[in-house]
Amino acid sequence: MRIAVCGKFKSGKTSLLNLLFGLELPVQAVTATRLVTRIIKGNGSYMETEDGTRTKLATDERNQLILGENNPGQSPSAGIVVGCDSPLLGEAGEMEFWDTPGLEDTAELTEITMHALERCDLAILVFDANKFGSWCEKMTLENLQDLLGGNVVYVINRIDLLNSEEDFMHVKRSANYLLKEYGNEVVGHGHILYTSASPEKSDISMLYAFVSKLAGDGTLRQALCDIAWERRMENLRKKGVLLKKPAACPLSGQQAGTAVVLDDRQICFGRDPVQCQVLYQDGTPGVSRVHCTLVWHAGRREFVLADMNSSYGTYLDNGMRLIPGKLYFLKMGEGFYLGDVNNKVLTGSIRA
Ligand SMILES: Nc1nc2c(ncn2[C@@H]2O[C@H](COP(=O)(O)OP(=O)(O)OP(=O)(O)O)[C@@H](O)[C@H]2O)c(=O)[nH]1
Ligand SMILES: [Mg+2]
Repeated sequence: MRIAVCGKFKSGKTSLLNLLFGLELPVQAVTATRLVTRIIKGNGSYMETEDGTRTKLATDERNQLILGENNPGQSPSAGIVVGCDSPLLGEAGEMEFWDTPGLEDTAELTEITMHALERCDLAILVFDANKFGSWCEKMTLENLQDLLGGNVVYVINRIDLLNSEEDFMHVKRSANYLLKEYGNEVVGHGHILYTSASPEKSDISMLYAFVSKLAGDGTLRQALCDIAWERRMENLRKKGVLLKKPAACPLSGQQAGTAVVLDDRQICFGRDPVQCQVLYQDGTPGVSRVHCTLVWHAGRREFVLADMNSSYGTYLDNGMRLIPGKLYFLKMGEGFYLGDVNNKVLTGSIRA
């Protein structure tokens, strides 16, 4: 399960994650978080570069990258992975948290975050208690509700900066009023958690309790993932992409433009007519005889893509090159290409 922590610039996203997981990711009053940081079960910090390799990072290097100090022009598809041993991440591979750049800061950062949200199952949307209730936030609420089928919980942070109990009651009333429409049956409607991630006086007990519940309840996680998946399908369907059976659609080669249904079978892409179901003419630039394989993993509801040691490599949409033989999980609608961007393949599903 992928959980994105998102919200406006400087609402306290990274501070909350630091408190939750005992991390020391950089929080600075001025510089913006520029990259998505994935907190996963494990240890060490890594940079995930576009060629698919993970490079171990020293803490200083990691922090500079997160704040975009080292390389401001870095690609948005690059990301940081931070390993952590917290029980709040369940067993290895079960849950991960994505710390995202602030929404509505710059168009570039908002796009990085929205792209991340499309691939997540649940969002934790963080507000600043002192600026809460601006109606421009309404747009973010609507977008997230639509994108994740209501799999959103709300954190109202910086409650330590409210001056009085009266102010707190006022924020609570506004929040209940504004958020009651959002959410869904499983996560609750207007599920609001009040926090302070102040270095002096922190209180994240409500957030901690929510995340603990999630970590300990596989049935709840599955129900949320099902909702996110259904919604992802629906959104893709609205875009005219798909329905029903998982399929791959090569945009070049001999089956260009046709959807090849996967069912339970693994399909192979390449120039060898004996071994490959999706064929490319001999001499197609970038395509090997047996290039890559794709199979539908019904349990995970994801495609599994593997490069078969091809000469020119297999790439994800974001330009990341696959490590030969390693399995990569693609959500419905995520694509890849063989050796050259001209050999793009879309994934999706079609009516049986
Ligand atoms: N008083 C108070 N300060 C907070 C709280 N949460 C965060 N801060 C401070 O606000 C500043 C920004 O916090 P961050 O955690 O970096 O905020 P962010 O949402 O991750 O920021 P971006 O990722 O850059 O959008 C830091 O100086 C934090 O110490 C809070 O609840 N109360
Ligand atoms: Mg941050």
